[in-house]
Amino acid sequence: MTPIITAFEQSPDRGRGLARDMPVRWALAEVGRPYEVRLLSFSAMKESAHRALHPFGQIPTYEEGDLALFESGAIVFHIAERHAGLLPDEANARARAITWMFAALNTVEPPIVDRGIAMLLERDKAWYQERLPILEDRLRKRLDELSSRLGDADWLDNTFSAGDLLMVTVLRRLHGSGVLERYPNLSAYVARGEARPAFKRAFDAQLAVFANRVNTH
Ligand code: GTB
Repeated sequence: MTPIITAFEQSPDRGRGLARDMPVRWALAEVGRPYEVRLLSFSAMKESAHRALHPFGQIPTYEEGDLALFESGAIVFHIAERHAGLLPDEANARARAITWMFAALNTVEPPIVDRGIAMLLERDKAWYQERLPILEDRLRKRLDELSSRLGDADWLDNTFSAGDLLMVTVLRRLHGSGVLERYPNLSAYVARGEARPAFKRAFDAQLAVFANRVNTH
C-alpha cells in the first residue's frame, strides 16, 4: 500500500527543504518506498478533516491503510522500523541510533529553533538585545558538544541511520546563519547527508512543489 503524506501547498521556505515533510520524504527515499503527497493550504490544515489526522493542524501526516500518524520523528521512526536501511539490526546499535533520533529532536533542535524564532519574531521586543546572546550561547554550547562527539567520524554511530537523518535535518535549519561554518566537521557532516542520493531525491520532490506553483501562478 502506497503511503500518503501531507506537505505545504506553498511552503514558506520557498523549496529549501526546511519544512518537516522533508525528513519523511528523505526516510521514504532511503528505504526505497514510493509515496503520494497531499498538498494542503494553511486553512485546510486547520479544518476538521485534517485535524482528525493531526490534532495540532500541522504537516506532515502519514497514512498507510488503517494507520494514520503525525509528528515527523514518529513517522521517520515508523518507516525505519518497518523497512531495512535506517536502523541497524544489532539490538544495541539500534537502540543507540534511536537515542540519536531523540537527541536530534529533543536536545539539538530546541536551541536552534529558539534562536531562529527570536530572530524572526522578537526583534522588536525591548529585551531582544539581552536575550539573543543567551540563546546564541546555549546553541554554541550544544554545537560544541555535538561537534566534539562527532569528531572526524562520518556518522554519529558508525553507519548512517535515522539518527543521522534527523540530526542532519535539524542542523540544516542553520543554513544561511553562518553558525554551522564555525564547525567544519558539522558542516562536512551536513554536506555528507545532503550528498546522499535519497536526500537529493527527497529535496527535488519538495522543490518541485514550489517550482510548479511558481510556474503556474
Ligand atoms: N513536531 C512537529 C513535527 O515534527 O512533525 C512539528 C510540525 C510542524 O511544525 N509543522 C509545521 C506546520 O505545519 C510545518 S514544518 N506549521 C503550520 C502551522 O502550525 O499552522 C515547520 C517549518 C515551517 C516553515 C519553515 N521554513 O519556512 O523554513 C521551516 C519549518
